[in-house]
This record gives sequence, C-alpha cells and structure tokens, in this order.
Amino acid sequence: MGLFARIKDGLKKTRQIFNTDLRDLFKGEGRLVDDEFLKELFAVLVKTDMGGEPASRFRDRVAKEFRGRVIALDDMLTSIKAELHELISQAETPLHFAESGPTIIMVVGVNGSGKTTSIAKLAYRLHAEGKKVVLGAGDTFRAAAVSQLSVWADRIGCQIIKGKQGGDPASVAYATIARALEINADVAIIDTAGRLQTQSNLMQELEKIRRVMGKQIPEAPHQVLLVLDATAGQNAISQAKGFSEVAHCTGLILAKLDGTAKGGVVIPIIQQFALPVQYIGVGEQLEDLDLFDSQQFVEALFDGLG
Ligand SMILES: Nc1nc2c(ncn2[C@@H]2O[C@H](COP(=O)(O)OP(=O)(O)OP(=O)(O)O)[C@@H](O)[C@H]2O)c(=O)[nH]1
Ligand SMILES: [Mg+2]
Repeated sequence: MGLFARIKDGLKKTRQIFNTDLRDLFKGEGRLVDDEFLKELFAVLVKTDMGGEPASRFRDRVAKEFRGRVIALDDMLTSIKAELHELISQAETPLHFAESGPTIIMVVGVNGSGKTTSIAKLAYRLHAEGKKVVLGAGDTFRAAAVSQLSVWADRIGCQIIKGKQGGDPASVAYATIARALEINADVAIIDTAGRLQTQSNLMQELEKIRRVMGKQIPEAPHQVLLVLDATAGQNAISQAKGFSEVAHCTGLILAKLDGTAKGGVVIPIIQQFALPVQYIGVGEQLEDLDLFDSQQFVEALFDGLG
C-alpha cells in the first residue's frame, strides 16, 4: 500500500463520521442552511473530537457562505475542507540532525501511548534511509519493555543497549550514547517508561536522563519527542501540555490515528501547541509511521467523499 493509501486507510474511522453522518444531514437531497441545519452540523463535527471551538468555526463558515440557501453535500464539504486546510496548515517537520556526531532523540509520554512502537517505526525509517541507528531500552520499569524493544531491534537489524530491570534509566541512556559515539552511529533513540506529568519524581527522572545525556554531548538530547495516543481524544491535549513543558519536548508523534474516529483531535493539537506534529502512527507495523503532512492529511480525510 502506498503512503497516501495507508494514511487514508488509517483515517477510515474518522472519515466514516464525515461520510455517514454528514451525508445523513442531506438524505440525498439539497438542504436549506438555517439554524436547525447548522445545529445538526455542529453536532456531527464535535463527534470527531475536534473540540467546540473548531467545530463552531466550520459551522460559521458554512453559515456565512450559504445561510438561507439550499445546498448540496458537495457545497458544504468544499467549505469545510477549505476551513480545515486553513486551521491545520503546518510545515512538514522532519527530524533535525546534529551537524556532527550522533543525533540523540529521547522519547517520552504517558503509559501505553505508543512510545516503544513509535521508536521501532522511526528506527526502521531511518535504517531504511541508510542511517546507522542505536536504540536504548531506557524503560527499566516494565518487565517486558526491554524484550519488546529487542524484538524490534532484531527485526530492523540495529543495535540496542539494554539495562537491567529496575535499573537506572539514566545509565542506559549514558551507555546508549557511548555506544553511538563508539560505532559512529547517526542516530540514537532512547525509550523511557510511561509516566504521568503529575508524578513529579518520575518527571525528575526524565530531567536526570537529560542531564546525563548532556555530559557526553552538550546539545543532547537534540530532540525530545512526545508520543500522544490519538484514541485519547481531547484528553491527549492536556497530557501534552503538562509533558511538553516539564520535559522540554521539541515535537509530537500522534500515534494510533488508525484506531480512532477521533482524528479531529489533530486540529486542537496543532492550534494550541507551539510544538509541531512531526509524525503520525497509523498502525502497529514498522511501516506504519509517516511524516505528518497537513495538506495530505486533509486530502486523506476527504478523499472519496461527496
Ligand atoms: N493501531 C495502532 N496501534 C498502535 C500504534 N502505536 C502503538 N500501538 C499499539 O499500542 C500499544 C502500546 O504501544 P507501546 O508502543 O507499547 O506503548 P508505550 O507508550 O511504549 O507503552 P508503555 O511503555 O507501557 O508506557 C501496543 O499494543 C501497540 O501495538 C498505532 O499507530 N496504531
Ligand atoms: Mg514502552
């Protein structure tokens, strides 16, 4: 499956809301754009977890363009799509590589958000681009975490540094960077255990990992990627806020967009964060990570509608 097809397939559930519920507003006929119609439109839009503010912007645009007129589904979709393009337009943000020496990436997020899987997918991408990648299994907390990442590393064919369960994640990070320097790796990606931004001891642990990294390479970590679970919908936003501030995050990975009808959550995330959405996860396999391209995202969401 091509890139676009995969994203499109991943967004199936979100698109279904558009395809079924928006279509149902019309029942195959034209509809008068009046208060009743606009209220129904708003109700459908908020189902995608885009939030009330964006939903009212779409509604208001449709009202402004068409109030008092009878319109077809296509007219409304064109209007909504144009507004969506404006709302989430963002430059594609690929990884930024260190000018010399290995680029160090730290990956953080709440429990189960998709960190380890996203690391594997990212490593797979970079490896396929010919880059030498080292992984650091810095989640020493969860029993199966190290073996989970090891299995991926074997499959990709990249090196991995493992710590002991219950050991110090900062020392795993240190050893990972040491190995990256030793073998002249291009990229080191360090996994961390899931945590909540309210667990201050665990947030301090992230700070310690950062400090230890900086001892070997002053600029490290070059990037701190926060992984958000798209199925968490609007909750993902408050998680992201706490995390991004405390952990000095530089970018977002939005995982599990395939499993959710809440793909609309991309809108408030882009609107409210200073951080770019760099990658989206659209499945559980190594190939299922793509650079986030806002224009392509909109096209994928609307493809085949109308
Ligand atoms: N459908 C789908 N599933 C995903 C995606 N990313 C991760 N998952 C699944 O989500 C579950 C949790 O993923 P992990 O990568 O282990 O999440 P984690 O953040 O490392 O979890 P902890 O280390 O326990 O905090 C796994 O079953 C993954 O297969 C995605 O983009 N799409
Ligand atoms: Mg993990």
